[in-house]
Amino acid sequence: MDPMSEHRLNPVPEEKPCCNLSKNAKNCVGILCVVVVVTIVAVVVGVLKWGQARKHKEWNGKGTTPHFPEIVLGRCYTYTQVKRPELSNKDCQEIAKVFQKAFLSKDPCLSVEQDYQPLMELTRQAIPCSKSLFWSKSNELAHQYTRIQQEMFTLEDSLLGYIADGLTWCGDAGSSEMNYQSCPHWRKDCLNNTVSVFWDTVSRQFAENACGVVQVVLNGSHSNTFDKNSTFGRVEVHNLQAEKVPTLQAWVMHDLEGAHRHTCSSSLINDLKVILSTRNISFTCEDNYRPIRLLQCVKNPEHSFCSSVK
Ligand code: 2NF
Repeated sequence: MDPMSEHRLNPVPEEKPCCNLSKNAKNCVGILCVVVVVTIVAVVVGVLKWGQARKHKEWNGKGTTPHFPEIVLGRCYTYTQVKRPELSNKDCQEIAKVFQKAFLSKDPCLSVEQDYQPLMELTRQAIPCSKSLFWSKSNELAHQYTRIQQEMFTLEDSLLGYIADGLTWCGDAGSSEMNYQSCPHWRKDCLNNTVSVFWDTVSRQFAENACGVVQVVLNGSHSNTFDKNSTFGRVEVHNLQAEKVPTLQAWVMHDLEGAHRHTCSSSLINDLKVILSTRNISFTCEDNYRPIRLLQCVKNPEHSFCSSVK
């Protein structure tokens, strides 16, 4: 018998539905399947996200500045290519990489000066003698001054200070990523945190490298015009080198609208003078140094102190 006739004799039965579910019931099964799949996906994503958020320790300070790597790289190029092209041979890619290596995969409360040594080597920069300007409690005013007097340098006007100013960063011993959620607060968590150790390290080096007559802008309207626990009082003053730095000149500035808490003749300023004399560095002090007072007056020209600025 030819196979075709056999086929005709025993026709293949038409495919039957596997079970006798109504159309509505089948729709229900379909919807249930979708719900189950969506729930599983949601749970997996949730667990992964929770794991990510949990993998870093929680601290009391702000987390790493968003886009930290991009900001570091961008600031490095801005400084070396635009602001100070004499430093255009610096390798910004390497600087950004070495900066991150200083703190990634490490406990952010066990930071040490050596962590930042490779970064300091890469960003080495000579500041001309008699052009270093220190500040304490006078961040804004000191930088308004160096913006005009461009040959003067605060730490934040140097390459490494410029790159890091105002940023926060930290990693975690248990992860190779940055902690964007929180970082240790220097008062509430630990002193040896990534950011404080960085500023202590670069401030020490900035003071050690200073030469010639150096200046400091102090805030006479602040209760702690000279603060022994500030970076200036704790680190910088003690690391000026008497062989290179004959004199520190202090300018004690009063806010136009603020109190006159301390002047050059206050005992706090005398404390500074005493520390310097034991280190064989001479000290001079001037209240309301005129070039900086003039800057204050640009902002507030109608103030009575400003009509009499000589
Ligand atoms: O963020 C900076 N640019 C910075 C931070 C610390 C130190 C710069 N510095 C360098 C500058 F070059 C100045 O010469 O030290 C000098 C100013 O520091 P200062 O402590 O003498 O002055 P303050 O007005 O008391 O403090 C400046 C800023 O630093 C913070 C403080 O909250 C303020 O925002 N700061 C002070 N000590 C610490 C610390 N141990 C600190 N932040 C973290 N850890």
